[in-house]
Amino acid sequence: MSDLSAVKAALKNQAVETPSWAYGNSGTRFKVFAQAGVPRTPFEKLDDAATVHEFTGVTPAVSLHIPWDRVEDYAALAGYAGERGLRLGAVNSNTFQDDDYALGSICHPEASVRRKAVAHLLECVDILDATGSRNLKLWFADGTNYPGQDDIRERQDRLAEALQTVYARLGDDQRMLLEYKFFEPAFYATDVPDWGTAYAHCLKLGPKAQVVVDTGHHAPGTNIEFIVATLLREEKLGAFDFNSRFYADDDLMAGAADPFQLFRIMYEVVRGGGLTADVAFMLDQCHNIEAKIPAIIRSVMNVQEATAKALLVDRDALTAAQRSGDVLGANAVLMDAYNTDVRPLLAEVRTELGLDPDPVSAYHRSGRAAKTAAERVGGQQAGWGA
Ligand code: LRH
Ligand code: MN
Ligand code: MN
Repeated sequence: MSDLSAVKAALKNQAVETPSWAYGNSGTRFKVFAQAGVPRTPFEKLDDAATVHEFTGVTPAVSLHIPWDRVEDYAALAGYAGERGLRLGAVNSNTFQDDDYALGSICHPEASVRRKAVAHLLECVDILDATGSRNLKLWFADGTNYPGQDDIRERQDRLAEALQTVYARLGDDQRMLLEYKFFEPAFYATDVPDWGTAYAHCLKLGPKAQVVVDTGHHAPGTNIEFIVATLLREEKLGAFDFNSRFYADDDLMAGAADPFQLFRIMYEVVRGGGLTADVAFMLDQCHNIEAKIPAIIRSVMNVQEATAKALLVDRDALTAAQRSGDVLGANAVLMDAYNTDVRPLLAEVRTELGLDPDPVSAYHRSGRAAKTAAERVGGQQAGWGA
């Protein structure tokens, strides 16, 4: 896409969904660091998400995590989001923080534990009904630690059965997004370890089941953009969980560790029509040592920069070079786009949206951090490291 006005329009239309848990305190299993002014309730998390949306203009939706965001009245939470110019996004299930789940949740060898886990997933669909949200996002910590511990094939059967029960409960406009992760907490065989397994289950389930690509959930060296291209081709890419990693599932700011990888992923999104398809661009990250709101704003900007560069790729020149076998020429076309400084373009886009061209410094200048720190005492933990 070389027409600048079309590039700008695409950037204005791209929505990035922020995760409620990124606003709370988080850490590792060694320590959760408390920060001043952190939200104490799901409602206050929405207040912070509204702040991020106010400065970025492109983050209207917030993902929930149940039970971290459990409230009495989900319709009221959705109403509160609406009052702040937001909407509730994906509902993330949690079948990994209960003692019953030591040997798994929906893949557990005992039927009673599987029933409990499925009941939680069905409760999450009830929450979708109450909030009017569309996406049920499922990630399972299920797996085994030792060879022989459980039957790998039977666990797949249990997984398929549970997913089928939940799929059957989905409304016409709802969908199931299945997220894979290669290891952790299971160290030998994870039950949904890769896109192939997630894809196979989603294909059997039907059109309302799609795969989530969390950028931190692959072995080092994995070509994530290839996975993205393949899933888009098969119409099975439902969403991204963006974050970045140096080692494992580090959950650092999107685009911080490897901006070139994020660009390559976004190029395949653009190439495959993913910007206009129903792909949800979500963040899934934790801000353990850095201030949360500016870190989320920075992550959104990093996603936008990668997207802008992907949109600037001269597709005609690239195709011509590819078809004539011009290896270096084709690579140069891609690198030219990647090496373009798109910050002035994004500043213009923001100005045209009536926003400050520099969201991070505008946030700092607003004095919002000091104000909320004074108002809120005893912030909530994100859920990790509890
Ligand atoms: C698992 C995961 C999944 C969870 C989230 C908090 O590692 O990426 O998306 O729901 O972290
Ligand atoms: Mn994730
Ligand atoms: Mn993760």
